[in-house]
Amino acid sequence: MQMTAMAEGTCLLMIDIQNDFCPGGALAVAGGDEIVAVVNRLQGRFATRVLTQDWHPADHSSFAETHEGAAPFSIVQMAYGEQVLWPRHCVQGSHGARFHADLVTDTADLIVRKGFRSAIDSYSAFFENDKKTTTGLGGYLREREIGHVVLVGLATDFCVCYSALDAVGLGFKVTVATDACRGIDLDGSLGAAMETMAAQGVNFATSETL
Ligand code: VGL
Ligand code: ZN
Repeated sequence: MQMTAMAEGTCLLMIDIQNDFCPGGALAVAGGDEIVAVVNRLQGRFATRVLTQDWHPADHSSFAETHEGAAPFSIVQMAYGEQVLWPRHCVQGSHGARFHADLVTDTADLIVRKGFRSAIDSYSAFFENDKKTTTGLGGYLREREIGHVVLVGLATDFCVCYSALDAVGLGFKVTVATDACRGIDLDGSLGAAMETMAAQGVNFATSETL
């Protein structure tokens, strides 16, 4: 296996590798736990490592349970546009919100928590779903002179994809390491996400070809 260090100015951005997105979790992504060893191996090649953590209040508006009679995975209209209603997941302080127990987290420079406002969801690590409210990550990376963001994590078609597209929009070079991601694939969302990312200039690699 190739283990060369990535260039200075490159950041490994690890999206939502949390219990609730792994088998047994509230919003389990098939094979979500399989990426942990791959991500841990990759971490050693990056000087800058950032984790994101989906971090919702118990009454979050993206939860089907918050909406009387609403089915999980149905779509509702929010002030900022369409929103999928998810099973309750990643509640602040819960076991489901914790990182996967085997994920190396001690060497991360920064943990970005997102989705902590009841009224608005945040798939992206950069902007909440209104596409305006910022998490601050773009400024953080820019001030640290990061020019290239390599994305891994869960889920490919939601938080990884939204983060990748926002990173492109902010002017970063963006690469998604596909073997270190897994998708939800809600009604073809995985294929659509891959197409959109490719069309917007996201690069794809594997942890071996990176
Ligand atoms: C995610 C749905 C809801 C994700 C987070 O991490 O992809 N998906 N919250
Ligand atoms: Zn969420």
